[in-house]
Amino acid sequence: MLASTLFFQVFAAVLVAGIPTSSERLAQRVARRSAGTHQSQPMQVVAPDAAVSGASDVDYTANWSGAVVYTTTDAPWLSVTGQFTVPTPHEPTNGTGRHSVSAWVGIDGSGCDKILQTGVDFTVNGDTVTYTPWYEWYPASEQDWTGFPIKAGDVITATVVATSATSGTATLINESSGQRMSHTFSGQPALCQYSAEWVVEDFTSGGKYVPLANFGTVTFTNLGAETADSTVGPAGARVIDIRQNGTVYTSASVTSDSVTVKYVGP
Ligand SMILES: *[C@@H]1O[C@H](CO)[C@@H](O)[C@H](O)[C@H]1NC(C)=O
Ligand SMILES: *[C@@H]1O[C@H](CO)[C@@H](O)[C@H](O)[C@H]1NC(C)=O
Ligand SMILES: *[C@@H]1O[C@H](CO)[C@@H](O)[C@H](O)[C@H]1NC(C)=O
Ligand SMILES: *[C@@H]1O[C@H](CO)[C@H](O)[C@H](O)[C@@H]1NC(C)=O
Repeated sequence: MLASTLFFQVFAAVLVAGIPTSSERLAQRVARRSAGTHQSQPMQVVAPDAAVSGASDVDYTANWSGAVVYTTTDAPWLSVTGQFTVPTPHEPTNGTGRHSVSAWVGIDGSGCDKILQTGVDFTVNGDTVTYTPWYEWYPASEQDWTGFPIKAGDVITATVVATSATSGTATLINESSGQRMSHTFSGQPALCQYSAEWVVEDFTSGGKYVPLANFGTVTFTNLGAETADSTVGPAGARVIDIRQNGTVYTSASVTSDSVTVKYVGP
């Protein structure tokens, strides 16, 4: 699978060192957050922790849970799609106030410090639940879609297409109404088209992870990642869970045609 030496080296470097966090980037995030937006981030692998018991066939990251599939330079990912039902987020049992989480599909962000992605943020704060649909070509900031009201139970299809390494589209479709939001990117920093993923993310604000909402369960179905020659599902994917300071917050699993992420935190 890791046929490309270049990609293997990048992948290994990420495993060992993580992706560096620049204080400038974090400062930008604070500004964005205060402006009501956020930025999804690359996957941050965390080192094995012998004190943590969990599934032996998953990797832990600080911020992503879900499934990641990898390809090679000769067969770059061209698109990834997935459908999920919007959950109702809850505050965790040991915390009150604003808690958030994001569900999205994307290309890159694991082994490549760019991401083409689209998804929905879920935020709970007391009795108030808000949903924010967005698209992003990391490292540029996230952009929110307006005029696409979301409520719990909506079935959303998220799709990104890389029409080249530097251009593509991000699309969200409301399967209940058929409403469709789409954004076309061009002239972006080049993707590697190396990883494709279905993710539930704890994003950061002000240099800290946002308090993670209890999102119940997010299941991606009707999914696929395409190269020019084939479409694959998550069978054989790298399965990842969020672990922060020794606490495991998610339990991700895959079948041949679905990715399920359950909240298992406090
Ligand atoms: C909730 O529990 C988690 C895991 O034990 C812990 O890391 C976190 O600090 C707790 N939050 C509060 C507000 O106590
Ligand atoms: C999806 O469509 C349903 C039915 O028309 C509507 O109630 C819901 O608000 C829509 N959601 C979005 C995201 O447009
Ligand atoms: C882990 O705990 C330290 C000390 O409380 C805190 O500064 C840090 O943000 C925590 N990391 C995560 C990922 O929650
Ligand atoms: C996920 O992983 C790391 C950050 O710690 C990357 O640099 C991204 O910033 C992302 N998470 C964070 C910490 O923001």
